[in-house]
Amino acid sequence: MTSPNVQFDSCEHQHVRYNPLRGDWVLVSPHRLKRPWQGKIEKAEEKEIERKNDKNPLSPGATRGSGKKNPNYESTYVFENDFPAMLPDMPEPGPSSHPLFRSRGASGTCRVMCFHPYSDLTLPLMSVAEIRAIVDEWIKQIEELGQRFTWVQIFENKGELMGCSNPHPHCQIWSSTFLPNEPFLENGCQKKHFAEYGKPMLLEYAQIEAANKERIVVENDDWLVVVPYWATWPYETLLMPRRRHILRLLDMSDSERDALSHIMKKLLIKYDNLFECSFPYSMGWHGAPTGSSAKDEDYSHWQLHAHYYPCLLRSATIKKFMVGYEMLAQSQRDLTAEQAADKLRSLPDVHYKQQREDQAQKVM
Ligand code: H2U
Ligand code: ZN
Repeated sequence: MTSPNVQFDSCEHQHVRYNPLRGDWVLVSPHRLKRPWQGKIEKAEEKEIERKNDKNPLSPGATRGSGKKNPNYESTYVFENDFPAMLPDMPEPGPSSHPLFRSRGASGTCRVMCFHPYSDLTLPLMSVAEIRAIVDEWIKQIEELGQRFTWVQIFENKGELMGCSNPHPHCQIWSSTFLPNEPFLENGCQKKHFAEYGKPMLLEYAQIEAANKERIVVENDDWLVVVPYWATWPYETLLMPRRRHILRLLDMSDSERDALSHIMKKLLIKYDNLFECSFPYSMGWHGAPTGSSAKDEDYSHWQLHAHYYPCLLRSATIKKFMVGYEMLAQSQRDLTAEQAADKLRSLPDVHYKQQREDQAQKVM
């Protein structure tokens, strides 16, 4: 039922928002922010992580679970995952005997990429040059794996709350001969948009957000980070090129790679400053599919972008669970995307650890 006499206010009234990348909807219930909070609000205990620890299998010089030894690497280091979810050259299952029992072959390869030799250094605490080395390695990996595989998924799963098993800064790269579900959905939605409007969806979206400003978290000449209009996670963000149509990571210019390194650092400092903790999230890159399909198919409806999906809700220890209604019906959020963007945007650009150090220096 609707109340025709009340003016709609997106910060007050529940509504559903459309996610054009996935073609689904999220329920936004901002009035719930007014309910009293009964739970605790705690600071997270910051664990001391040893900078150099050759017992950590991701460290330079360490021996991994497989018995293989890492070299004494000084920048990034990539190795084949010792416990991969996908292996190359797997046999094809036979034909399905019934449409309800279908399967297909799934070949792939999984790699681990260490970001830095130090185990205690997270991305926001690295220099821009160190982040640029990571961006360059991502491009190298996409270039190589994209020759063979339809989809190369670069993703970083950070923090114990996200189920990350190792604090050493790293990401994973899973490549497959098939297009996984999320990029499959995004491919279809972007293709439809391009056919209808003649523009890549996310380029159009970035340009509208850049002019509107309401959902911007950080920006520079080449990149824009917004809490997307359709965000599901409380502080979810979308990182996109703002000017150019860029299909894949390897299509970035040199200056765009630099600008990307800068904006990642800026975003991640804000994330850490939000609850003064090393902010847990899953992030990953999406760009036009690769492999042999890229030679025959026109993928100009794609636009490169990264998703950041952080799990925290209201403090360093209180996370949002996607359970109950979300599992059985539809995603739901309380804080609006605009409120989350405003909160993140207003945070300092200096990392809280740096601020503490600066403060200590002043006292001395
Ligand atoms: P997490 O991002 O989930 O923490 O994963 C680290 C990956 O590193 C994980 O996929 C791999 C695990 O299989 N790994 C190795 O390949 N060798 C090791 O000796 C330890 C961890
Ligand atoms: Zn995407």
